[in-house]
Amino acid sequence: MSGGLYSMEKGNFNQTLDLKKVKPYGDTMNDGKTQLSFTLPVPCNDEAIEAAKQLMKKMGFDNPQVVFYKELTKGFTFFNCYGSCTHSVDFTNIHVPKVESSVMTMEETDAYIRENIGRKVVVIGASTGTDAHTVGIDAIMNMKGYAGHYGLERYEMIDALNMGSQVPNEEFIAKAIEVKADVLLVSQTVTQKDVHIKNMIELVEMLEAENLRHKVILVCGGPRISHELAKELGYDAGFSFNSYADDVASYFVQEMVRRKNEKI
Ligand code: B12
Repeated sequence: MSGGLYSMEKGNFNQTLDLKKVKPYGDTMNDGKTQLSFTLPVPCNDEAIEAAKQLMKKMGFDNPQVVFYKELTKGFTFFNCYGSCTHSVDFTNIHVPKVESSVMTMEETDAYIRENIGRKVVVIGASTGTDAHTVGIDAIMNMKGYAGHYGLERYEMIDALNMGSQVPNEEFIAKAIEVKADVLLVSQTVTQKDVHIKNMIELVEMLEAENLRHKVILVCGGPRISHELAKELGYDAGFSFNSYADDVASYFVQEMVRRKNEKI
């Protein structure tokens, strides 16, 4: 993305985009218009509305407006608000760590495995610890797939085992040993009080204790997981929303081949 400055003044509207000073867009460039919603633990009255506006000012919004408010329950008020954001960010200076692999289709991945690995790749996945959310890991693994992307169970050259949810780390590791898994996929959705961090670290420590960590490709995913966080916690890669079987399969097969070539 280039950091250009495009000046296109038209009538009274400001259409100047400066990627070094990006702010929200509502009606016209740089108007900063933002919608936000929040709940205050106060009774639903005029003072509550004023409190919401004052808070928005403190958050850096000019011209704060409450456009909707409602008592949620006694002593709690929910707000929908608009305001103009006074802050901006330098978009040209943003660098997000990402999984480095070229995304292949299911057919291309199968062909890549045949050609470069020469046997089926064994993958196990689960929502681990106390996490009961199955939809994310199913999206990646299920035969039927998700949003038009077939899951790993559909791949001819992948043996995929989805263990479901609330799988204790011990059970997950025992299964990985039993099936000689090449790749371990961990899904974590609940992040309240950082429970996912604790659970994810525990898995890494247990794998290390079993002398297994370096033998497998360890991948995690979930709506609040980033590649950066995954690396920090000792995982090889992390995926978040809008990721599909194609993305993760492309990553781990290419990584397997990279590691194989490294050994040669
Ligand atoms: C359905 C749901 C439930 C269902 C789950 C049923 C089931 N069988 O899965 C039930 C009712 C059981 C449930 C329970 C709870 N839930 Co719930 N739930 C949801 C909900 C509505 C949808 C989640 C979902 O299915 N998303 C769709 C999937 C496809 O998206 P995804 O998981 O992000 O997966 C994608 C990516 O993240 C990625 N991905 C995910 N995993 C993996 C793994 C790998 C390896 C890879 C590569 C990629 C990957 O790929 C997927 C496809 O792109 C969300 C709110 C929401 N709208 O998101 C809340 C939500 C996740 N739940 C939440 C909470 C708090 C809970 C409970 C704690 C509530 C309670 N107090 O009891 C319990 C926890 C139970 C437990 N022990 O885990 C919160 C989590 C907040 C947080 N930050 O922690 C949310 C965000 C709701 C909210 N706004 O408060 N929940």
